[in-house]
Amino acid sequence: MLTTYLKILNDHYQALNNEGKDVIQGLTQTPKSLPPKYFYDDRGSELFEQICELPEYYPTRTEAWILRQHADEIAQITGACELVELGSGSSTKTRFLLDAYQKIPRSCKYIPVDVSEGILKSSVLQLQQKYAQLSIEGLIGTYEQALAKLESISVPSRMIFFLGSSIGNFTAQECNRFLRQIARTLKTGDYFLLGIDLQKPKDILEAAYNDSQGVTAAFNLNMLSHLNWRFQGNFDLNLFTHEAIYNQAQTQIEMYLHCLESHWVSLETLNVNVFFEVGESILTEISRKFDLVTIQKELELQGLKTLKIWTDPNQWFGLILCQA
Ligand code: AVJ
Repeated sequence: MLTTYLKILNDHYQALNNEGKDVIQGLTQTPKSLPPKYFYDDRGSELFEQICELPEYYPTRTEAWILRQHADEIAQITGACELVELGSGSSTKTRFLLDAYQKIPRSCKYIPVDVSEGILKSSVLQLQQKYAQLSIEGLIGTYEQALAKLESISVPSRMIFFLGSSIGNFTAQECNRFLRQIARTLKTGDYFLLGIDLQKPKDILEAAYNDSQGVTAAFNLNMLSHLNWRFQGNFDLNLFTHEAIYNQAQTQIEMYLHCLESHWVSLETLNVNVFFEVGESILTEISRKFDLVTIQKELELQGLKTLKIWTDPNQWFGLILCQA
């Protein structure tokens, strides 16, 4: 059927939108931090695909297992609708859902949203082969940009889904703001399907983010390469090292790049020079681990009522279907 792409983020728009302001802000504050969305240039998206295959990284396969068990039920409950996926990446797990929606009478439209143009285009191409009757419209841009765009387009029925526990990248405050925007993009009766990683022992969590093959380390360091090409930077990847720790009090994984030697870094197109002290760290990601009761309350607060919750036998991962 139909395949179209909309690149929300064009160069002109980027200039107007102060692209990179968040980078300047993160690097000039103490302690330093960077937004996790900068992981996902094409190389970063590839590395993330490799992470999903790691023996230590349980979330992807656990969520895929839950989706496989319940995709038909989800499609039954919602019926035909516009399927919007935020952070679709390779859309691998999504296939369980698309398989299920293919079995129901009316045809659906799939709208994958991703910041990484390379992975979005290659995955849409592959999906097109397998799901010939599905209409696909890829959106290249951030969640916020895509939701703002979709808010202005009214459809009979819509389900937004956000898998892989990517919601864990948000602080509690950012999470509420994000859920508010989700609720705004849905009409009464529409659906939101959310995948969340659940709290579990520290050793399992830390192993998942410090894998023995060093793929997560490469993924973390790749953010600096991304900033180098995007903003004409001169980060030396040899001067930083990866670490992930589980902060029990905050129930979140924290990923850091620790600086090994004092030095200056410049990002030319952003017009900034940043000094790094030996031993200083950049927080590149938080990955919050949830409990089902709390997240349900947060959803409810934004008018998203839980219809159904599924998990795996270990209760390591949860999938929540909500209705607006
Ligand atoms: C894509 C944000 C869900 O937090 O587990 C994986 C990213 N970082 N390994 C996660 C990630 C390091 C992942 N999310």
